[in-house]
Amino acid sequence: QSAKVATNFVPTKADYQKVYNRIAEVIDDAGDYDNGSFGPVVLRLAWHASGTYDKATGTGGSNYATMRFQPESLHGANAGLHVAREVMEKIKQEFSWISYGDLWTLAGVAAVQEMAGPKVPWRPGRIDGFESHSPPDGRLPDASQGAPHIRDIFYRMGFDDQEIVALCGAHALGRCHTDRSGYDGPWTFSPTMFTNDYYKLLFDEKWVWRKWNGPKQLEDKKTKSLMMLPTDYVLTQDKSFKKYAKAYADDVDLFFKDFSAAFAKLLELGVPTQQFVASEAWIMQTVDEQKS
Ligand code: CCH
Repeated sequence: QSAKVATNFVPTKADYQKVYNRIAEVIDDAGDYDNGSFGPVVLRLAWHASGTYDKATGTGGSNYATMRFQPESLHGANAGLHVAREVMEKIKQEFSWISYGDLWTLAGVAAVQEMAGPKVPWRPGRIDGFESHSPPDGRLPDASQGAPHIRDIFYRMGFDDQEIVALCGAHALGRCHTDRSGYDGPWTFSPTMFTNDYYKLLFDEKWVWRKWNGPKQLEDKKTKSLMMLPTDYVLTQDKSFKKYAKAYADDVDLFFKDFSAAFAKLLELGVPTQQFVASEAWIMQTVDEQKS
């Protein structure tokens, strides 16, 4: 009879840094895919894995990485995220000891930091759950809607107006794909660089409804190469949202500070505090910092 091999491996911060470094490598090794980076789509995976949280019932969130299962993996909002999950699977094969929830959220942190964004405090402790932990469909925002919907969705997670506006600044990164959401195009001219350009462009450009057969979206009148979703544009129309969006357009440091805090909070939604390994979140080093 073969005894079960005792594995009392307790990973340290240095072990998680190794995973971080491998994530950074894999994100960059994207060939012809979207500006040569998996960073934006991996960041979106971390957000959609966390943003299903419901404060009232304590369900959803990043704890159990339920997007591995159907039907959540097939929810309309998650279209295209199989790309990010497949990229992550490679890393999971190399570091089998890490939970999917920790891996996906750490990848969100690595994506932000490696694309020149702010440091985001993070700590491990999520555990792999079961299909029975899956949240219902409809918990993530619908881009065609207005301010009341955005508030319904994000207040349910426990965020306020300032945090909502800060989080949406992630749209400085990446793009919309017609074969995923139906929308088309990038928000900024530098979709692999974390900047406050999203807010600057919202106020500095003239935005007009694009004339096309796809879903209702805006384009910049000048170059017609950038886009805004109806929910993005709302940040300039709603009085309370606008105040914060303007502040972030004017002050990149303020945006970085507020994004970091709100994103760190997002990534911990649904994880019972006692599960966390460390009492305070860690700051992982960027690849560049480790070189010097
Ligand atoms: Fe987002 N997002 N997002 N988003 N998002 C899309 C793409 C990205 C909404 C809708 C969409 C956040 C908030 C919102 C990213 C990060 C965040 C797309 C295109 C839609 C639609 C998907 C496609 O076609 O591939 C709506 C609505 C809201 C809020 O109301 C928040 C919060 C975050 C992160 C903190 C990133 C990154 C992308 C780019 C993905 C890629 O593949 O390039």
